[in-house]
Amino acid sequence: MTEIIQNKEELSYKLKKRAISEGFAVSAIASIPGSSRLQLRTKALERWLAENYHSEMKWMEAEKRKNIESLLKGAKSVLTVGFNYLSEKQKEKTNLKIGKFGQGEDYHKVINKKLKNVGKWINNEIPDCKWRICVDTSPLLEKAWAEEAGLGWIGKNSNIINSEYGSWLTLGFLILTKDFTPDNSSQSLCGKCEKCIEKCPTNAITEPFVINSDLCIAYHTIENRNQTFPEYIEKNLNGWIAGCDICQDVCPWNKKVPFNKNVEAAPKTWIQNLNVESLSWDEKKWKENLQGTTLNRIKPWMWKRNIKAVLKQK
Ligand code: B12
Ligand code: SF4
Ligand code: SF4
Repeated sequence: MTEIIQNKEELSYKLKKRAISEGFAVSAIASIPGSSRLQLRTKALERWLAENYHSEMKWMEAEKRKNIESLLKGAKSVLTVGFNYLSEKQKEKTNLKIGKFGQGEDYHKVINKKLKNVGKWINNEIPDCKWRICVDTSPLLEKAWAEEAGLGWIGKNSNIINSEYGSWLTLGFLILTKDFTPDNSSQSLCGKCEKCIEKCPTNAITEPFVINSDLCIAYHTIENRNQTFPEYIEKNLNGWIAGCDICQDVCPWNKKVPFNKNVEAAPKTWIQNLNVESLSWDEKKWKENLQGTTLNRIKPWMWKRNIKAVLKQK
């Protein structure tokens, strides 16, 4: 019995180490179904949907999002990882701003590849362990699971914050059918700070931890498929054409984060040099540039809409 437990702890430790050796900044494990906090977070999701804070993102309503076990039969644990996307080469653009998460290699692909290697490693250790990778697009309440595993706490700007890497992390999940030793969940370290709420130009953080997407610049520049923006968004864009980092840039936990020196995080050259001339690019040129980045979610016509909207304010 003791030997089994020791093995489990040792293997859990090795699993997290293996994830770090793949290039993740942080890794942590949660047990499924998790603590009662998951129920609270699921209720928060239901309230968020009832308020229509998901706007046109109807895919957020998928019932599966409320139940991690529906994503993999027999799921017992989840390895959660954070990829540090902060690069020293990310220049602050003064007129055409792009969210840091989108400037390097497509994080979905980067995380997926690394987690696949971790999955293969597990099968060397436990051949009958089944696994499933989730990065952003699966119906999983990712931040609630990252918090449960102890990867970081949910900040008032609603992002996961790690005490060393701040919120400059994209998240990945490896759901497993074997029981691993869980880590302690995270506790909030926001304290009395409310900087993100105060500085959001559109008051999209309607209450601490809760984002109304309809008021959020990140939502409108990435997800809004209409030809024009509502006026309250357009006049507050202040240069943002793809995502928005304001509520993270102001966060004290994001001030001393180490850079990821790996090429995966390095911004694409065309992003660094983006200027108004891009308005004359044809579809082919946009597609060539967008290939391999997560920003290909923003279609060429949307880039033009976003850039024109920013220029209108000048
Ligand atoms: C939909 C979505 C969006 C929407 C809605 C944002 C939102 N906050 O929900 C839009 C398009 C606006 C968006 C924007 C961005 N996104 Co986004 N998005 C998602 C997605 C697909 C779902 C998020 C979700 O479930 N929302 C529903 C609400 C209900 O859930 P929630 O935000 O987790 O809310 C929790 C809190 O409110 C909390 N809560 C409620 N009450 C209370 C009370 C207390 C006391 C506490 C502690 C907590 C708490 O419980 C809720 C449930 O967990 C996830 C990927 C995924 N599959 O999870 C990525 C994800 C959240 N996005 C991500 C990123 C990087 C961004 C941007 C930073 C990109 C950018 N630079 O523009 C911005 C950030 C904007 C912001 N301030 O949130 C990352 C965040 C990484 C991190 N460190 O947290 C994720 C995890 C993708 C990934 N795999 O890396 N996103
Ligand atoms: S991403 Fe920008 S608009 Fe959205 S909540 Fe944060 S500061 Fe506000
Ligand atoms: S700015 Fe302050 S309140 Fe907002 S997430 Fe960071 S520490 Fe929390």
